[in-house]
Amino acid sequence: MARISLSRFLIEQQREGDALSAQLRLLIEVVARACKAISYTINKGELGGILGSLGTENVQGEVQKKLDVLSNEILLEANEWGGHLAALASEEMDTIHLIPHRYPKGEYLLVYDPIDGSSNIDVNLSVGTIFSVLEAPEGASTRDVREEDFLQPGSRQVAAGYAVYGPQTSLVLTFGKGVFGFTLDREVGSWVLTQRNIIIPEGNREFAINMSNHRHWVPQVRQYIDDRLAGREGPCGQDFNMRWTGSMVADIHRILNRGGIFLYPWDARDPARAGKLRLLYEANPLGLIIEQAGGSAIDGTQRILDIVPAGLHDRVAVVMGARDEVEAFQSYGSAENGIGRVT
Ligand code: AHM
Ligand code: MG
Repeated sequence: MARISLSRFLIEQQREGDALSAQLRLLIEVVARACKAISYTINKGELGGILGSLGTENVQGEVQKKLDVLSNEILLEANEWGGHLAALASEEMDTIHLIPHRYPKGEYLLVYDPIDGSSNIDVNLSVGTIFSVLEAPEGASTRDVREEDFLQPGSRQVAAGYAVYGPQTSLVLTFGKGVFGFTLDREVGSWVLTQRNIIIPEGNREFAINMSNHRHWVPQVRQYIDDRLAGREGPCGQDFNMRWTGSMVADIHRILNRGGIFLYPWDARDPARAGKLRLLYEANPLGLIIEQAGGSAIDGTQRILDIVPAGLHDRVAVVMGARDEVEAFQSYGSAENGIGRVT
């Protein structure tokens, strides 16, 4: 079978209908190329001087790793000059970044988490890049984009994707019509289509949650997990397996391919916080991919993609994965206890 490169795949998608505009195609190619550069950088590890922290904090008070900042710059520089973006925003930048006036402006807004699972970098475990594409509002080419322009519900994303830097480097994309997977061929330096129309398998009894937060969860979450831990002897009548990589993108990639559920619920460690994960550049893009692959993504009570963000770095509780297991979670009742709050 002929190998289909990402470029060929995108051109064919563009020809096939209105799924992909020329600017969106360029955007995806540019982001994918930047992910390739990030992958090569990660591979060098200690030899490239990329491990460790910078000693600075991002807007969320998290210590920035060298690779967080480096990857943010790789994506920023790659995307500034092509004429496909009106502005961009990232986990690692306090405010939005406008396209400098010396470059043409485009129709799209890009939001990304340059390195997801940062705590895995220094110990040689999987990390990833997550991105989401929104349309810039009308008139954005003649005025500067504002932060409010980014505050669109996830259902308005025109594309989303992620790269996982693991034993292989994978890229997963959706334009709202199915989910497609690519593998990086390092010798050729090219992304090759390896999965078409990914559908999450149901019936996999596997959950991903940070169990060390058990005592901080609301009763609904605790009961759902306790019933699964009870296995064959408990109310589920089946044994469950657990996986937690510390990198959401890696956990979601497993679930996409093998089924199961991912949870990062609200917890009482910081009651004012809806959850740990961020709505615009983590939950929304991965939520769109999960839904496009036949799964569901909720904040405990409502669909994540329906939430209207109030700020660029809003956090949200996350329950996503195979439809059967998310429905099983919902059968424990919806919470009046703050599991679905956005802060
Ligand atoms: P990051 O973007 O700063 O790396 O944080 C997000 C990550 C997710 O990838 C992962 O699921 C979660 O944080 C792990 O959190 P914890 O260390 O609390 O288990
Ligand atoms: Mg992240």
